[in-house]
Amino acid sequence: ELEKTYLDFMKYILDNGVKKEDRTGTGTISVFGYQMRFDLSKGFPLFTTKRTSFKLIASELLWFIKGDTNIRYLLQHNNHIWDEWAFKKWVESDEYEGPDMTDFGLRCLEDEEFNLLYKKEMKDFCDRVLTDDEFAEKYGDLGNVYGKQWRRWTDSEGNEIDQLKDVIDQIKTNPDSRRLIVNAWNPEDVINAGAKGSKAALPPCHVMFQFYVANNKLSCQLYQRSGDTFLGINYNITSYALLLYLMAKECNLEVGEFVHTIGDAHIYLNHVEQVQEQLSRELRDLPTLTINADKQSIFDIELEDLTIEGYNPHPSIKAPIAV
Ligand code: UFP
Repeated sequence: ELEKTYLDFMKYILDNGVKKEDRTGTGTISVFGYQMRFDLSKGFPLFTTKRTSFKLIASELLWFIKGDTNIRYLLQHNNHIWDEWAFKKWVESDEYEGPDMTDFGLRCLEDEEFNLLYKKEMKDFCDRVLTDDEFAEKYGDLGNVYGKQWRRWTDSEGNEIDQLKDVIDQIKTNPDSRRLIVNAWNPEDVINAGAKGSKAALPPCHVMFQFYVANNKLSCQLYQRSGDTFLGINYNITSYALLLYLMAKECNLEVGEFVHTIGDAHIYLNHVEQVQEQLSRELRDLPTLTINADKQSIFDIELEDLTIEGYNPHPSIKAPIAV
């Protein structure tokens, strides 16, 4: 059962994790080095013990695949996953003249009045990214994040490397290769990531992935350096499962396994109750994913080409995100 693998992992962290401070000041329970294997021929891992939005995951993945790094595309699809990172860049800029938003992530949780102020600033910010081209170009862009690294990695001579397209070509022509890798970790961009004027909004969490072809099946392994187990990792699993389905279709192969290897796997201290609630719920049947068969290329897939059927999850569980 694919979902049980994820629930067992959360339970493992609760039972075996150590208390560890973290960058966001929230505090976590953490383990180092954990691997899950998902045989995707058994189903599509959009989990049922907590409602999860397939549209959010799919529109983010299609955004990466397009090589886009501007949150405007996401906002157009009502996807707010990356807002905080762009907003941070805006409120720390010299042009921002609104109320002080320092440490907005933590302050929102502690101060209701500030939370309202933040919500208004954030809404104005998103509206402006959607409607003002010049503003969007400057403050909607997250810099050298996944889309850039996957599709437009810049080498030392300024040439662009399309890692995703190259790996597709290799899978098709040289499937036994042991070099089928897409790498998002660029040391040059990672230095000072997130600081004012840096090249990337944050260092990639899903650092690199490798493909493997055997018995006419395509498998994929991801190395994720850091995982928010309750809010992030379930998304990451669905996202990479979708990527593998799309890649397999593109390469005319069956789907094999998704192998998920995680470095610092943590549960934030303010998610523990929510995790216990989720663990107490009964598993339901996984939904099915259908991809529009008329679309030949992975690069032409749009959100409306993807259909999820038979998804009947337990209600969502709210939890604060650590920024
Ligand atoms: N995080 C995930 N998955 C992601 C993503 C972020 O779990 O795809 F982008 C979490 C991991 C961590 C935080 O809790 O976001 C990033 O913080 P740090 O850079 O300090 O690891």
